[in-house]
Amino acid sequence: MAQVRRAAVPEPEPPPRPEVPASAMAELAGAVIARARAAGLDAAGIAHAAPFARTRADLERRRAQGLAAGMQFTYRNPGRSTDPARSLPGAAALVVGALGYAEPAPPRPDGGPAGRVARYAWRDHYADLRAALDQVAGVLRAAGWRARVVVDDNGLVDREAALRAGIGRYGKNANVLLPGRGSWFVLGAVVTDAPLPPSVPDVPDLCGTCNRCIDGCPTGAIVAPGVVDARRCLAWLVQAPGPIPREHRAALADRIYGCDDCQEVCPPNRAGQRRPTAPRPAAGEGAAPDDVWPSIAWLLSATDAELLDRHGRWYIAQRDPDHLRRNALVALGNVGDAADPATVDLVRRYLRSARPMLRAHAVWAARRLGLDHLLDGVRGDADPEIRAELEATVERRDRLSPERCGAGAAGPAITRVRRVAAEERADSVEPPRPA
Ligand code: B12
Ligand code: SF4
Ligand code: SF4
Repeated sequence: MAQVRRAAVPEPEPPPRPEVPASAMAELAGAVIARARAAGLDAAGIAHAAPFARTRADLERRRAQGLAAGMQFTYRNPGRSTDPARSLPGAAALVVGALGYAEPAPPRPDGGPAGRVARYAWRDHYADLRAALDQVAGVLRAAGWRARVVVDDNGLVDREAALRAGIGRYGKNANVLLPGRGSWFVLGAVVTDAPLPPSVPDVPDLCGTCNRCIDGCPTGAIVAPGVVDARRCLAWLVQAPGPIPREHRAALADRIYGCDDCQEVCPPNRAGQRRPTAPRPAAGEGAAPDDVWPSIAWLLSATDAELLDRHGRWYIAQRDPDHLRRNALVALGNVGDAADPATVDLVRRYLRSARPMLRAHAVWAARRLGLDHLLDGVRGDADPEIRAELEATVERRDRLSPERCGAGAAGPAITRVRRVAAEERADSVEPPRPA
């Protein structure tokens, strides 16, 4: 594993501050941080608003290397997403906040096969974070300054802002870890023209010799410490438009949205999980089982409107619910029961879908489940996607030894699926490591 040093790009000096008494700004900074904490943020800090030159270089280099897999977000316009002044002209400081989302999972429901959703998406934590930062913005505006809240916005690289504000430090899984508390935190900021005195980042390296996230990633997507290759990252593949690359479908296991593996294995997170920070809005109410373990049968039977109504706050490529159905078909192939008539019915129904992407994923699910007899109707299908699916090698689950079989209850099954995926990709070509 190559060690990656941060790009040798000098960070610019903070912009000159307008003439404002330092004591007034120190007092305002204190009030702002106090409001952030009172509003429920788990950590808050202040960063100066000079452009993030190193991150701009990282974005441009990774995009050029293909590691961004065509993602837009902050990659669309690196000059914009690394310059706070593009969000608020005259920006002088960022008040950066972190909101924890660690909470226990509800029990996995009995019944038909269920998918799995990553923790950050169990509730709308971004809405809570935004609401807390709105309060912070209110303090700044009341003092006569301008303030704009940016949360998970393409206009600002949130992790780097958190780093600069002294909230945490990058882990090798690329997430920002808070000292002693791990990475189960969403991040956001208030950009302001108030020249608040910046916090002094002094968070030490939190990983040391640990490599668990790199070793634990089911697809080997962490190609160097702190560097994720989105072409292999399951969190991106479930969001990306179009078909899911065949070579990563087994590793996807029962995931419908997001991937937590590189955080689940992280020692500071394990400690953090023992001290839940969420739930916040509905104190006392655990996350709803349907938001954590959505029924695969439901996902494959619901209408577009129902899917968007329940999961519309997720990032769904082109707002097209067929991408959720695509994910559900892969999950069905990985954890469905070939002997269950409801599973057979779903596969049969999707083999007749008018949409080639869904037919193709249904072909894969059928072959993975050993339901090849269902394929007779598509053998003459002229669509190139379907032809390619029929010709590809797919390892049937019932031909895997129990050791290598992905069916059954979630936890250990996922580990087994992961091992299978690791074996399956053993032959695959390693992408070039970033310099
Ligand atoms: C695009 C994106 C993704 C993409 C790409 C992720 C990626 N690593 O870039 C995909 C869809 C894969 C994704 C997945 C996830 N994401 Co996301 N994502 C974003 C988004 C929109 C932009 C991120 C970005 O600009 N990346 C650009 C690259 C250049 O930055 P980076 O990967 O952080 O790289 C830094 C390190 O490499 C570091 N670095 C450089 N050299 C070295 C060397 C060493 C040794 C180290 C340790 C570090 C290091 O510097 C780089 C920055 O300059 C932000 C929101 C935002 N507006 O910022 C959320 C965000 C980063 N995502 C977030 C979350 C929660 C996730 C997931 C955990 C969700 C999930 N469970 O599925 C996963 C985690 C995957 C992972 N291991 O990174 C949170 C992260 C919170 C945190 N505590 O860090 C953010 C900040 C959203 C938010 N507002 O809270 N995400
Ligand atoms: S989110 Fe999943 S696939 Fe992506 S780097 Fe982490 S463990 Fe790997
Ligand atoms: S698993 Fe280990 S190496 Fe990875 S982020 Fe956590 S502490 Fe760092």
